[in-house]
Amino acid sequence: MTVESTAARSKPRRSSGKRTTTSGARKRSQSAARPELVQLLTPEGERVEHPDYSLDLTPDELRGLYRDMVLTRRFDAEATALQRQGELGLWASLLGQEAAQIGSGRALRDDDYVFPTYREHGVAWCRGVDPTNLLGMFRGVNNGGWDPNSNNFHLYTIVIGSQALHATGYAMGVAKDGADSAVIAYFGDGASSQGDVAEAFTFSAVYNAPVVFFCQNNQWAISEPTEKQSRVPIYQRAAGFGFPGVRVDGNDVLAVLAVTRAALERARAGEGPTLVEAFTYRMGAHTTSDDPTRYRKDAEREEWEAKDPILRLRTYLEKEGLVDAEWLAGLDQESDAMALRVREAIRTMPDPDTMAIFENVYADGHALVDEERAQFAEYLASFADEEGR
Ligand SMILES: Cc1ncc(C[n+]2csc(CCOP(=O)(O)OP(=O)(O)O)c2C)c(N)n1
Ligand SMILES: [Mg+2]
Repeated sequence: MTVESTAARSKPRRSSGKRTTTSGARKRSQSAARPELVQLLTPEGERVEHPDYSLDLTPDELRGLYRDMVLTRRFDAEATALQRQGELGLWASLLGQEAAQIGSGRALRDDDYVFPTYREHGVAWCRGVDPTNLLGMFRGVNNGGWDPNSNNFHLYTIVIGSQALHATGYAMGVAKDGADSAVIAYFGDGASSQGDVAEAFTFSAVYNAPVVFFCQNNQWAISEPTEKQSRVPIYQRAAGFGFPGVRVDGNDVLAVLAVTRAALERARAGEGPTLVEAFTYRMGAHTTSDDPTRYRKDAEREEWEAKDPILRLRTYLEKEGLVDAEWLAGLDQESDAMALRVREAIRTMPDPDTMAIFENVYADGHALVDEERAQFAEYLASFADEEGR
């Protein structure tokens, strides 16, 4: 069963001032190609079947997905609070996108490789990256915070869309090595308009690279709505490049898991790339520097809060008798303990050596970096002179 109406926006976000031929054509093309949304768990917590995607999880696995989402949300809330307290320079919240990230993250095998954006805290969690390591870059004390090869989870990427190319190149390498692992590239609806993403689509298709493009369509690219990114639903773009695209309910962790698994299996089987569009919603601000009340209505957020990814799984688990008050209380305790650990970790995070910024720019050094290092050292030394006077 495909259920479009429950998650897709049914009316345009804002009315346009004047009518043009272009907007008329756009309306027609969008309604002619009404997107289908894969869903296995409705916002009301009802388990539904889909002809192309099945999923059979044990009670432990279901509880595990719930635990992942709850802990990720708690970590994210803690990081937002730490930014407000001046402990972080910036934070990019994943609020609302937990199912998209945990569902896809749990579909991965250990030997698969992940290329994230800056918002993939839930995927990082699934990869076993210690949450406290995610904070360093946002505190400004390091340029990343973890070894990408320890967990096959690349560093966060701020340059929008560039990681789609990195993932494609990496996947082409995996294929040349004859390995059967897959690669996944995360990016947003806004990133889907970037040239890098189009190039990645072209290369991956032509070289049949084992890569999954996982687009979290959270409806906004800072203050730009998705209507400004594409005249067709994002997943349909894949067809023009010659590979399949599928839209999944990004707030349904079960559907995301099933769809991502299938896409990864396709990649492993040598069938090339897939574009997965996880239709979700950024419930918070773009980052802590953003004020979404300036460009979107409360009603829109409220509409999506009713589709909360965590609440719907909880409703299902409770209805099926898979969790009880004791288990939920244990999870609350675990959340509190994690929040405490995160707060302690940030307050004891060492400041870097001022000159360390020049390290590791190039593996073998570079004349320009040497020059800049010398200039900066001289600049710092000028303060010492002033103090000495
Ligand atoms: C190449 C590039 N252009 C612009 C920016 C500034 N920028 C940062 S986030 C962002 C919006 C990205 O939106 P989307 O891809 O939908 O991801 P989301 O933030 O919604 O997860 C932009 C334009 C950037 N970081 N890199
Ligand atoms: Mg977005």
